[in-house]
Amino acid sequence: MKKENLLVMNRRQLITALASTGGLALAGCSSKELPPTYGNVLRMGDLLTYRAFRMLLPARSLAREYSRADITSIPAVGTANPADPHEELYSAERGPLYDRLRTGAFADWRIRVEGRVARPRSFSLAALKTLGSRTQITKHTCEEGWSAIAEWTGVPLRAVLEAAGILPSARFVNFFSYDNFAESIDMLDALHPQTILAYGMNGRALPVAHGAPLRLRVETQLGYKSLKFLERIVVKDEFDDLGKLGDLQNGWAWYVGI
Ligand SMILES: Nc1nc2c(c(=O)[nH]1)N[C@H]1C(S)=C(S)[C@@H](COP(=O)(O)O)O[C@H]1N2
Ligand SMILES: [Mo]
Repeated sequence: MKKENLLVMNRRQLITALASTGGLALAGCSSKELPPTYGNVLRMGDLLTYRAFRMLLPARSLAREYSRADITSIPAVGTANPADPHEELYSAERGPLYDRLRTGAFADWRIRVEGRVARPRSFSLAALKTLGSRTQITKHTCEEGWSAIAEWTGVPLRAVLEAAGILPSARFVNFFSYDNFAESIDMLDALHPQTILAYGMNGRALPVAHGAPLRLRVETQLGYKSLKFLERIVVKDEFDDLGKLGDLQNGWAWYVGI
């Protein structure tokens, strides 16, 4: 049987089993296995999905990687240019900043890494490129029902976080972008070897429509977790729903493992 089928079957069975015992199963969960404050903030469905995935998948299981021949065209979805005031998620504050940085070919662009790190600091693209690189050909799966395969090149998020010094209590990583969108992932996904900050796509610099100069790639979750146009990374001890910029207040699940 294909590994994927096995996974779907097991996951369904597990969710059914969890759902049928209802609150009992959840009450029985050791709170150590849940992200702190997670149960207070997220909906029950999210909690079941998160628990099911975390029980079934070893933290390090890799998303499938493809060959160059499998690369497809990939549409630009959501914001295609954060500097365009007509964009739905346009930020009046950060849009003009993005415009200036893009005009300068991103030479003055820096990404700040702060929060629960020993050495908060900013990285230029050149500095990120000295931290090591990874290239992976993966399938992007959008919640709207399409998928596409592309090659991504970037620096492992783990290397960036380690350069800033992750404090031992840190559990989540929040990402902010130049449009009105933010995302967060837990430390397991943050340290995953395929979670990268991508500056290259299909062998070229990342195009603006796909998130230039730097976007997140989270290969273990649906497409919207892969935030484009990164502006700032904040390491946190606690879950933060990111308010109006985040998934929950926009009606999306926070954990969308695939
Ligand atoms: N900053 C930002 N990141 C974003 C989005 C967006 O609108 N703004 N859209 C998300 C969604 S829903 C998808 S499917 C992917 C699309 O990536 P692509 O445009 O490179 O195909 O980006 C995700 N990251
Ligand atoms: Mo999407």
